[in-house]
Amino acid sequence: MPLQLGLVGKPNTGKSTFFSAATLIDVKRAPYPFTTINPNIGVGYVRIKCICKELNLVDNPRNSICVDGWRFIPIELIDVAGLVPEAWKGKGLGNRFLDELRRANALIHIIDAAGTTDSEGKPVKPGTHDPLVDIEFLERELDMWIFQILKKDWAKLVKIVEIKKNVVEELYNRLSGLGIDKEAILYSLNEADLASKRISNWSDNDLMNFVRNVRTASKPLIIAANKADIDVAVDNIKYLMREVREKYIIVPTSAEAELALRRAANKGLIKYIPGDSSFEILKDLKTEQLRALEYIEEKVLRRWGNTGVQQVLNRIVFEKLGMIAVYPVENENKYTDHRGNVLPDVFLIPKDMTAKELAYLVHTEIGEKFAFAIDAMTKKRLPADSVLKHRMVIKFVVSK
Ligand SMILES: Nc1nc2c(ncn2[C@@H]2O[C@H](COP(=O)(O)OP(=O)(O)OP(=O)(O)O)[C@@H](O)[C@H]2O)c(=O)[nH]1
Ligand SMILES: [Mg+2]
Repeated sequence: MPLQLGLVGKPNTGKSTFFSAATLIDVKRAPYPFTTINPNIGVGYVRIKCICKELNLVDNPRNSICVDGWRFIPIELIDVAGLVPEAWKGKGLGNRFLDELRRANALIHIIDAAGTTDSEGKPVKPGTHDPLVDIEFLERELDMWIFQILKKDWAKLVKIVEIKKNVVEELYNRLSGLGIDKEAILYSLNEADLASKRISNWSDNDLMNFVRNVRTASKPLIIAANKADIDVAVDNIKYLMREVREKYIIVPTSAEAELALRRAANKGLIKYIPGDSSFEILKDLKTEQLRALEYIEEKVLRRWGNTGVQQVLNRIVFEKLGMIAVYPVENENKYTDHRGNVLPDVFLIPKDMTAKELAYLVHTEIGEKFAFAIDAMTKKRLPADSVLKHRMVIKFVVSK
């Protein structure tokens, strides 16, 4: 299953605009709350420098895309309805859409850094709403969502644990549906100092402490400080960086600018590769198109260096989730698969994955018959337990 990233935040912050910009799927976007009700799911990409340039090869990507030596690797994005304070109690659209985030490996919290919307997403004068409040509220909502799931039949859970003495197993039974694994549960019990405390003695505080740990371990989060093109966002973002830099990765974004650039590039009006710091005009444009591009140039690219959309996706996948990208091939001399496609596939894998584990991921049979792997660049043999590196090209040799 591809990596899935959830776009979350209060209503009207630009989640659907971000989604559209990253996937080029047209979805409903509007300047009022609850525009999105049912989730949108689509394919976005992380961008890496493709190894084809260094190897001086013309590649034939199959599971990904290569543009001017930049490899775009697919990931899944899910854009859900906005969350309002007390959504976990059923406020706004309630917590139905929280359930839609079960499969998400990580979350992108889209905030309105220009403070143009109140806590419930209603438009207000730019700069009048404090975006710091939104950062805190969202995490509380997520925590309350998990807390509530556990609290629902807590007495029963306690009883079973007392009999079976299997706290991890019972917590896992209730949390696995949210994409939370045993490792995260074990880790969180330790972090919250609850590993040896009888569950019947846990206070609500203990439970909340456990929940917070489990949530941050299973749904790591990054902040997209959106609407960064609006002037008041500049001071706001400085302030946010000062207040919470230690705790979060904050990336200034203008989803609206990215969407405009990608659409213009798609129509052949400009040359723009997602994530670039500039674009080039290719055709005669209308005055209003030129004006829109000038705005983007001045308020986004010159101000922030880029629109931030690609940077958010990259940073969450490579920094927060600690993934790396590797290229499996069947011919280590030509860098091809058996059909002769050059560097056909790139896999996103956790950075501690071993050669044999990746072999299994490529094909169960290759994993089972794994003899050794070859690093195609150095032609060195890699034993089963060798840990792979970012942008490695790897060939698996199987025993007969
Ligand atoms: N200036 C500016 N406006 C933006 C940006 N991103 C989104 N917007 C505007 O913000 C409004 C809300 O955008 P949506 O993408 O519909 O927001 P949402 O978070 O999906 O909203 P809900 O589905 O209601 O939760 C729209 O009017 C967008 O044009 C941005 O980067 N800059
Ligand atoms: Mg929306």
